[in-house]
Amino acid sequence: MSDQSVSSVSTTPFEGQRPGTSGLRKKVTVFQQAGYLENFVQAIFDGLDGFAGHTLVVGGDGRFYNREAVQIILKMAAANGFGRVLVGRGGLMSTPAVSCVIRKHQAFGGLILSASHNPGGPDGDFGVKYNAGNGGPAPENLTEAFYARACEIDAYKILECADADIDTLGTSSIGGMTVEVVDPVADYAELMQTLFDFDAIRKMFAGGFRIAFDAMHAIAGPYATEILERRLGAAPGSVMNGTPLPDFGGGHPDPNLVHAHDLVDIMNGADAPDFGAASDGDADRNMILGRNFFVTPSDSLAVMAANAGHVMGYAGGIAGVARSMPTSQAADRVAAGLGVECFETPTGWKFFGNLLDAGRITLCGEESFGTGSDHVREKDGLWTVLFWLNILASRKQSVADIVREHWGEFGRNYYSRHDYEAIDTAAAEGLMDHLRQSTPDLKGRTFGSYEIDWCDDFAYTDPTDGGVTTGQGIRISFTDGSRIVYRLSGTGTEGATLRVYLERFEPDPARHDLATQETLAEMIGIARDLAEIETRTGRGAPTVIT
Ligand code: VG1
Ligand code: CO
Repeated sequence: MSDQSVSSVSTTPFEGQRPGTSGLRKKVTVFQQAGYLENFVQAIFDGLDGFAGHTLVVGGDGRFYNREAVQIILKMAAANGFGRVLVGRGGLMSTPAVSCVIRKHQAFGGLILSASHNPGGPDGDFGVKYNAGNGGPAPENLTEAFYARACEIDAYKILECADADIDTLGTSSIGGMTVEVVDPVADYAELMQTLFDFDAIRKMFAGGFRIAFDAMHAIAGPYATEILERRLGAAPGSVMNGTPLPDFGGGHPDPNLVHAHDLVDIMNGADAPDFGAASDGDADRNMILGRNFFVTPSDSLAVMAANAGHVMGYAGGIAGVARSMPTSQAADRVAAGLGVECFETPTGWKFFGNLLDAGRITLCGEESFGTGSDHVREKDGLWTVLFWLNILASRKQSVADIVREHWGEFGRNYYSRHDYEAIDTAAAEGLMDHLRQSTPDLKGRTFGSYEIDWCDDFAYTDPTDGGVTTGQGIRISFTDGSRIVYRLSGTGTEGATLRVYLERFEPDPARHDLATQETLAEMIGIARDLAEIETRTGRGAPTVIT
């Protein structure tokens, strides 16, 4: 120990983007620059109050630079006075598991190393996010403090010592700080067992029910293998691509119809299993599929809310539901039917956290393949899969039948998102400005069969603390309840990404089996024209349609 000393390293000021909806994301090569990660981590520590002697949780999704980053963080946590770090074995832990571990062990907070669904590898992306003591993403006052501090920082504190052993379960110490290497899956699996009827699901698998779960070579693999195959008895091999790889096997770990195409082929093929699911880089997202059937994330939230009574841990009823603004309004109808509150929040999980902490909601979700509940303070991919499995074990119907019955009762919200990725940043901002200026005049105007009811730039007042968040995206609402929403992504690392969200409500069950893009075709044309997408961005078509 005697050769361990704290050095305060001078460094150039941090040059980085303002951390977005989900922490700071940059190319790996940016994070590898001398002092870059260190500056950002020091800015986080400087922005926090009163952690001396307390516990920090650290883990990542296993992407390239994960291990190096964990070692740097351990040495910096020791130099800055944390009492203990709980680190997942191998430096691994999924985002929902970090949230679970923070809460269970009453840690001060946690650092998650991930760029979520963005590709990894030496030329891919890396990211850092800080979660607070409630297990949820840092609230805005903290992210602003981190950013402000990062811009002026000129030194960081780090312990000069050998790397810690992060591959053996157990306790060691660096400096005066305890390093406890924990099984990244154990606490999370235990929590799942309290929420879902494992006996009923086990019985369903024993009866021949089949699942295909695509972990996309990312961090969900170890969790899904332990829970689905070992504890619930799904056939060995049910988990595909279950070993986390630093480059996710060269793929894009984003669970949607475009990137999870292997799974989609299996589910649309002959002899498809009963249920298919995938999750993203850090395992907080999910995609739900039935046999030859895609459940949109917006519908998934609505179906989950309507069927919570079938699920062990939620059978007592739900307090309320929240959805992000661009998510379809399908969940609103369910909330109204149940007589519970429904909230529309800005994109990103941090806004749900306050509502969950206040007990105002139990379930929440986003159109971007994310659903979650009050069990942690992050969206949770495998939890969503187990929620669905519990519904299926109870209702003993197919995914498609359950969703079709749901539409029959509540109506169907046809829904799609069109992304224009890596467009010129100035053009993207110009397009949003144009919409901000032109849409107020559109009220009452008719376009083909659609009449505009109202337009706004979404602003949110947090009902728990009164905080106001403005400029969250343009909403165009039509008189029949259909909507077009435009916003710019906060998680991209190249240029800007324009997201156009399209939603059309269809109450008539005779019209519930139409093709989505065709059904939305007229709105898609209106959306392109109103925003002058082609002339402003040079793009005649979106990069990704989900
Ligand atoms: C995207 C999604 C948003 C999600 C965020 C983080 O943000 O649209 O719904 O909360 O990613 O998800 P944006 O700003 O690019 O639209 V994750 O799984 O990347 O932590
Ligand atoms: Co994610």
